[in-house]
Order: sequence, then structure tokens, then C-alpha cells
Amino acid sequence: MRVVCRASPSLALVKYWGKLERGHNLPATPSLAISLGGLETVTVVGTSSDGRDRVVVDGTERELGRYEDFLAAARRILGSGRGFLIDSRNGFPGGAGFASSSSGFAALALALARLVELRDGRPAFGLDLLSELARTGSASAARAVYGGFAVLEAGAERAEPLFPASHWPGLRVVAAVVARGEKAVSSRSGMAATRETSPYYDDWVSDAPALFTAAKKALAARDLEALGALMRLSYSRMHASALASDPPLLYWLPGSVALIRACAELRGRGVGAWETMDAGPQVKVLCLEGDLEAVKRGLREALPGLELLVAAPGGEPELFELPPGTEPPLPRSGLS
Ligand code: 2P0
Repeated sequence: MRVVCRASPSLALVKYWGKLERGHNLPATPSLAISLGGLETVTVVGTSSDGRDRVVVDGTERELGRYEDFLAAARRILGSGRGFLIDSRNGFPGGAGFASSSSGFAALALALARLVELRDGRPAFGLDLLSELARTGSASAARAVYGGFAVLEAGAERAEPLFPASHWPGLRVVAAVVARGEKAVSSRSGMAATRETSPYYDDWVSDAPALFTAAKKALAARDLEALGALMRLSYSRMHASALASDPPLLYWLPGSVALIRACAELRGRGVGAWETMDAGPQVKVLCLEGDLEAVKRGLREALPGLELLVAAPGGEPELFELPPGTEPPLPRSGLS
């Protein structure tokens, strides 16, 4: 028996950056996120014949070290033993700052739970419990189990859904591939370095809740200008705290700066283009559907030949059993 889950990554509009010292993978700052519908991770899980866990991501077998905490939590929460075969594919660049760990661990948590339900005849696990399981893999994955718009409060074990995708169907996210290839410093070690060495870390953490509260209000009112301004403060302050680490942590490339400036230029011409960045050089731009072409044009004028992925608010992850002898679906890339 094999179960498939297709899930979209969770892009933070207000950022999680830093973990509490207590507990495991508990965020120090509250985050507010949108599901990037159109970008996808497709994860297939089954049972291995030798009782050992195996994880394959984008065709390459991975060390189990990165998955140990998650698999231990899966055994505890799902009450099922060892021996999962996991095969996960990203339609978009993985480990490159497009939040593949959010869609990856969300898809994995949901697919494992469904496998255990079907195989062991267990009653259905609640999404809140599966959000907690996903968080043990990556905190941002706690948000990705819901789709739509979701929040993860500071110190929370589980994320919560805020609005479904239908809250704002005309919203678009243009994700620019500034550089391909895996990032040099993972989010995990980058946020640990920021907490341990940046003199601005405490200020970043104490400032974040006000941005979060204001951004939730702007999102509720579908006020892109207000939300966009708050998003810019959130990513800028996150990166400022990281940049002040010892040694300095700079995720930006010249192309990132060119696109940040292109967004400012677009706004100057009355096109609502509101950028954000995560732990990598990529720039993601929120806009309304009616401005999409102007935004794409403006970004490509700044960086000719730029690869762009376009997303709209994504729905809940999909889960289904894979009939014997059939191939799983290919993940969507969002390429535009
Ligand atoms: C976020 N990021 O809120 C923030 C913004 C990157 C910048 O969550 O250590 O892979 O596995 O919990 O979730 C990326 O970090 O980190 C992330 P872990 P994760 O989306």
C-alpha cells in the first residue's frame, strides 16, 4: 500500500526566525503565511520490506540524521513502528529558499498518518496533531498542512488555519529564481547563529509580535498596501538581525538587490509589487492578478532571462492512495 500527498510550500509574510531555548523546534517569533498554490511537493510513502526507514528526495537517498527527530515524533504521535519508504519530489528548486522543507514535511506528516490509518485501521488523526508532527521536521511545515493562510504563534506546538485560499483569490506571488542550487547556510543553522551571536536578535524577537498583529488585520481587510509594507518590515528586520551575526550572515546576491529596487520602481509607477525574502537569495513578490504581467515585466527588465514561478493562494494538501503499478503524479512547478 502506498499513499501520496501533494502539498504546497508555506511562504511567510511575517517571518519565523529563531527558536526558543526550551522544547524542540518551537518558534521564537509568530509567523503569518500564504500557501503557494501552483508550486508543489509530491510525497509517496509505503512500508519497507526490511523494517528500515528510507528517505529519497528528488531522486537522491538522504542521510536519516535530518529526519531522526521527525521519525521519532511520527512513531510517538502515530503509534506506528519503523520501516517507512519515503519518496519525495519537488516541482520547484529544493533547499534553495523556496520553502521546500515546509511542503516536504507537511506532505510527509499527512501521508504517513494516512498510511497508518489505512494500514493499521486507526481512526483519523486530526490536522492539529499533524501540524505538530510536521513542526518537528520544520517549523514552517506546521503551517503548510492547512493550505490557505495560516499562523504559527511564538512558542506554539501547532499552527492554526486563519483563512482558506478563497479569502483572497486575486492575490498572486511571483517567486524569482535569483540563483539555483542549495543555499550555503541552512535556515536552521542561520537562525541558531543569529540567536547566539547577533546583538539585534532580542530586538528582532520583541518587535515581531506587533508586525504580526498588524499584518493579520491587513490580511483580514485584503489591504495589499498595508500588508505589503508590513511584509517589507518583517523580512528586512529578519535579515538585519542575521546580517549582524558573527560572522555576518548575508543571504542576498546582487540579483536580489536588483529585484528589491525593481519592486520600489514598480510601486513608484503605481504597480503594487511588494517583495519578501527568506533564507536565500530568492525574491518573492506579492501583487494582485491585474498587476501580474506588469510585475513580471518589471522584474525581467531588471534581470533579463529571469526564471519566474507564479503562485496563487493554495488549497489544502491532497491525499490519496496510489493504486498498485501506477506512477505518482509529477509535482507542479509554477513556472511561468
Ligand atoms: C518562515 N523561514 O517563516 C521562515 C522565514 C525562512 C525565513 O521557516 O529549522 O525550514 O526546519 O524549523 O522552517 C525556514 O526554516 O526551519 C523558515 P526549521 P525552516 O518561513
